[in-house]
Amino acid sequence: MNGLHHENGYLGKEPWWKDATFYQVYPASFKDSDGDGWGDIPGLISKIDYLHDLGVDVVWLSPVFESPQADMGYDVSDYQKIYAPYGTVEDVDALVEACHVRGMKLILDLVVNHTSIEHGWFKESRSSKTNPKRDWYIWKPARYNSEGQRIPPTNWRGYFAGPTWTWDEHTQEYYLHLYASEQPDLNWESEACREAIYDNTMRFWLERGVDGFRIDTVNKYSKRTEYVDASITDPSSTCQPAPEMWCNGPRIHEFIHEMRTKALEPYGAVSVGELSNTPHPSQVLPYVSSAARELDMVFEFSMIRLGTGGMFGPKYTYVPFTLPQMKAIVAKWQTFIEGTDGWTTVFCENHDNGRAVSRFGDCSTPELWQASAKTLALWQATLTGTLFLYQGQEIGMTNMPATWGIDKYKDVESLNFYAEAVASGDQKTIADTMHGLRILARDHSRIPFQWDDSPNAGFAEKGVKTWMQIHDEYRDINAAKQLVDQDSILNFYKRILQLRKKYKDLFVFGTFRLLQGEHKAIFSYVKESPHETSNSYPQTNGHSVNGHDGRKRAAVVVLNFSKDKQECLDVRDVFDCNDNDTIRLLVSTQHNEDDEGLTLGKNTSTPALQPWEGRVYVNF
Ligand code: TEU
Repeated sequence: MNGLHHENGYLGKEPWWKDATFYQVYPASFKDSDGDGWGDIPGLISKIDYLHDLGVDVVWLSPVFESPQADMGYDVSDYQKIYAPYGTVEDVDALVEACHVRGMKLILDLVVNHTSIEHGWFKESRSSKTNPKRDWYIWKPARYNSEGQRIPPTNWRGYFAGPTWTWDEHTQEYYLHLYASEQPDLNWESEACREAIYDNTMRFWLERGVDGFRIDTVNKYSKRTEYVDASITDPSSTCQPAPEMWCNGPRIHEFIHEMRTKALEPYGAVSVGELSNTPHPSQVLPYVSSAARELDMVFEFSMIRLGTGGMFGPKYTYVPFTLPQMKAIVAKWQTFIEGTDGWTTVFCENHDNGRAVSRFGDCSTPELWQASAKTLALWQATLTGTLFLYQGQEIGMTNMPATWGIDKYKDVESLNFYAEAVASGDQKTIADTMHGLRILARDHSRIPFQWDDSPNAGFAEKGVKTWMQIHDEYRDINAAKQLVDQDSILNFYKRILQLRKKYKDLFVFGTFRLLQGEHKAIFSYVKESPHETSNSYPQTNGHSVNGHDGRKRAAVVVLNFSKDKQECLDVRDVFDCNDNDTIRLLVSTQHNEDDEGLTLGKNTSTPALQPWEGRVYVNF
């Protein structure tokens, strides 16, 4: 068991999902079991033991519902059917069972800001202005400019480039879509629509035993109702970024509270919502305050957006960043819950971003790749909040090769931004966009999982044409190779996920204090238990718990985010040790388990950090 079965909670009252390790599966690219080059649910079931052995508690499955796949299933045409290449509703039942028998849980991706244009609700809504479901979507009349040409109701730019409005010839009105024109926004102002969402999507799957949801674009259900132009921040375009018009709108907290009380709480469902364009802790807290009864957790995106040129037009114009900038963001989102009843999440990858080791680590040599992937792992595993991993992160999967051209990119967002650059006719814009895509594109995390060194990397049978190309390096980077290598990234993940659980008061629940904020190469911080020292840690490995006169248990985490050897700060000094206090090395990215437990005795200086080495020292 992986620690889910402590209903009383670690502190006697903490909910199970706080110290659970979540793992996101992108189903099209996880495991193909039927030879169509597209992953499926039976394929995922065949790998559940792999996830269980890794230390995963909860599988988050990205959308598998019926969909024309305009946006890889984030355009649902029937919430109660499964897209045939993924399998059937019964396969989901079998997946729930496969998780539950292992003490694991399953959450699905809930996409209810919008549907597909192929959804029956939208077909009805667009059938006539008087259809009872007309107001389940957001329809507005055209405007006309001074030349008498028809223009959209507002000047808003959507996420995937272009306007947020599409003209409907049949009923002579525009409908709103924040994403692709195939993804019309539902109108949460309609109570009948909200009730249909709760019943048709959430209750349906919770009744079948699913344990909760990752909730897509959760802060966009309430739009400002004036529907006016956004101010012009990009004079070169007719469309302007306008998140203030449709994000965190006036009724958002009412809607989310209602959704929770009517559809989630009755089932004890866990919820983690995606909270974009919300960079201030004071805005985030109301969503995650337990007293407010809205969401259990959210994903805040400041860290994962590092390097992007903004959310809209210049997103793929890469902007380099420094380690101090990154540390400040992490510190902000680690500490914002301290002294509150809110909670936070920890993640550095998902299906909407480039691979962490390519963006934040160093892939210039195999040694640096391995060292940096482990240090990123140690960083994530020692942060406070609920930890989310993304498929392939645990084996250090990297971005698609830089030699691959735009023809290998499949994502609607990548292709639209690239087309927009081409339409500009400016060679520099095209080159800059391609450069940005090579680092940041959503495609990088979506290529097939590298299971082994057989043709198609064990993702699909030999000879099958896979929906995205297999990475050129699959023979070097794959799960099978790492399973049998004691020093692999995968085995390091297994080890530290266990340590994270064992010392959860430090790593999951601890307070966070950044050290050396301005240091350009070292990321160091103190994690401190919220409790006074007690003898509650088991005495293991011959290391006794040493009382330290009522001092709180603490860990000092030192991570070298560079390819150069770095002097380490004096760890004994950080702990404010007495002469006879023992400081112990709990883990280093460069040691096997057997080497752990080295102590830093009195008058011992802390050894320098090797390139991309990470270590954790503890005072017990
Ligand atoms: O993404 C929501 C979103 O707004 C962004 O965070 C996302 O990263 C996107 O790249 C915007 O540029 C969610 C899903 O995670 C994403 O895959 C979907 O495309 C989107 O919703 C629409 O459903």
